Amino acid sequence: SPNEELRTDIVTLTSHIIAQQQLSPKPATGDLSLLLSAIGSACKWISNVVRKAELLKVIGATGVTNVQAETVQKLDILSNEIFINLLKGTGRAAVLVSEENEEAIFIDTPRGHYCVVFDPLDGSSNIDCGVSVGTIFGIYELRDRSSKPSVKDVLRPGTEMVAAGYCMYGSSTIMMLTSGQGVDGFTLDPNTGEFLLTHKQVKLGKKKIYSINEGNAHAFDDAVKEYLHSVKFPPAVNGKVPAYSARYVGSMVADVHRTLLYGGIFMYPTGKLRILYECFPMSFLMEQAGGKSSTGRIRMLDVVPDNLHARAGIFLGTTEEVEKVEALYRKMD
Ligand code: AHM
Ligand code: MG
Repeated sequence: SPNEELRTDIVTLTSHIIAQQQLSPKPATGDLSLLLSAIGSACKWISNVVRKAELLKVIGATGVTNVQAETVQKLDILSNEIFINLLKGTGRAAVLVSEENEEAIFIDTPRGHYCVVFDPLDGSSNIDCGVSVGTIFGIYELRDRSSKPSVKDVLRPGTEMVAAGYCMYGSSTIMMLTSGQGVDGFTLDPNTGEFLLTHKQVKLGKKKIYSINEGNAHAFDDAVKEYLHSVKFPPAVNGKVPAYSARYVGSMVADVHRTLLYGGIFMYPTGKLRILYECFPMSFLMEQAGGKSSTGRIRMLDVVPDNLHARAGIFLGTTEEVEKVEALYRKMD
């Protein structure tokens, strides 16, 4: 019957979050669910502005030709405001750390027991040519509810994050999320405006792909140079050379998303990426999908950032590939 094509067993982001909180060993207060669903809403708004960006430059928000393209607010600033406002609105966040703000934002609210760290629009330098961009976020619980929140509540190892994820504004808008019970993915349905569960319990793919900005090779450690050589010139097996494929978008969310789904390794060894809101959330997801993430020397999630915007070199992907890099670092040290 025609009705068979219309499925009704839909799982939305909100229903999934609530179900997961009920499974969690800690008694659920609903606070984390509220935060995650506010993040879902923020990402829908950002998706909407990202998709309109090119048109807005020409026709303006009012539909009238906009001759002064400069009057269109920069997308990363706009995304930041959307994120901050929706998180504030939950009354559950006490500390916010954004890539766009030098200082942490403290919110004085009686039920604010969480800290959210985020990059509202990562890869925004790519936006003018239509390449995928994304939002990255991580959540900590305050260490101690009775004392005043401080930056110490976020200058903690990534192992203490309670949830993390990203939303990619690509050919479709996709949110990948973990709260320590695996990784699930949701695709924004433009017709209903809902994020629907489309990637249940994602496990890392097995393709042989390496992803790095090789233009920086002059600054790579010998361990990285040797690893790159090994993936490009592997010994022939039965007369066939099992060379890897190279893929690099230059947008962390897109490069990590591909690594999650297809496999391989993503590397940014020279310490451009920020620990708190870029490296940690992606590392949490990678581990939850069965992979690894490392600085080359130690597990990324064990790092303790010494300031809000501290950076680190990062290698993430399948256990096999990340361990090859770590072995080369051990050999070098
Ligand atoms: P941004 O936060 O200024 O957007 O920079 C972060 C981006 C990442 O998305 C990406 O992995 C990296 O910078 C790419 O850097 P490069 O252009 O040097 O390869
Ligand atoms: Mg960024």
